[in-house]
Amino acid sequence: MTVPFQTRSIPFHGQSPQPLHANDLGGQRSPHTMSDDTWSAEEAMSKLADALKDKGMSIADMFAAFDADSDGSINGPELHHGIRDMVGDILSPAQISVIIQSLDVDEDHRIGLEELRKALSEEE
Ligand SMILES: [Ca+2]
Ligand SMILES: [Ca+2]
Repeated sequence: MTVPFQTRSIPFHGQSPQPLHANDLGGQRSPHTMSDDTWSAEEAMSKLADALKDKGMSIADMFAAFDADSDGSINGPELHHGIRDMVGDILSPAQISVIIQSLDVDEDHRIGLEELRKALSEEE
């Protein structure tokens, strides 16, 4: 059966001025644009949560990846390297210590698995 009115010449409604990829990156722009002025621990954690989803890793996977010496906790240097590897951001020691302070429930100045889990789960 033939359709008299062929609709194939309908213009695209979704003519988006920018490619979808540009929109996808809206949340995490360029990796190196973080300045101390606009930086927040929450932002860093939400980037980590995004990276976790992107890579399909569990929080335990990420914890193990961060915990270079496998002592069951993430200290400052481990967090610094982990964030650099996961999201590409180079954070200053001051920024690292802000993150640790904001996650560190038991105040041992390190991030335990439960502390990381809690911090990242609250992103949802
Ligand atoms: Ca460690
Ligand atoms: Ca702790």
